[in-house]
Amino acid sequence: MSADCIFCSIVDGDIPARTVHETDDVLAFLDANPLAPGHTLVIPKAHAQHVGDLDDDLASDLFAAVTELTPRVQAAVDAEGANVGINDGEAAGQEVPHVHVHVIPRFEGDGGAPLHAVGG
Ligand code: DGP
Repeated sequence: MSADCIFCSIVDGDIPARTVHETDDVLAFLDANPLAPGHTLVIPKAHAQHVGDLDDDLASDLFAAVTELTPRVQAAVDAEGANVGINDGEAAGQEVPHVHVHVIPRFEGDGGAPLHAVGG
């Protein structure tokens, strides 16, 4: 728990969120500013700002949740694919300083950019 962290406040129930998955260590909820229907954020409940701050067990739990959730999120909105990624650090566009994995459903012809277009 970190004071002034929005995602810690969501974990603590002080800020409401649309939870889609929860384990002892991981929480997934709908993004408040979705880039596509079903845009989901997957976070460790324990506060960590950067991916490099996660210990191996927590990194494993987080990725296990992502692998389980990604096909479920896609199916829920009839998407054909998903971008799965982390903005790590301000220079990479991280706005909330608590590690979060974006699962962004994608649809054929939706016009969004692939991750490899970043900086291109
Ligand atoms: P990033 O730029 O990678 O740090 O993405 C932060 C995401 O967090 C952004 O897509 C919007 C989302 N977000 C910010 N504040 C809240 C909130 O209070 N609730 C929820 N559900 N999402 C939030």
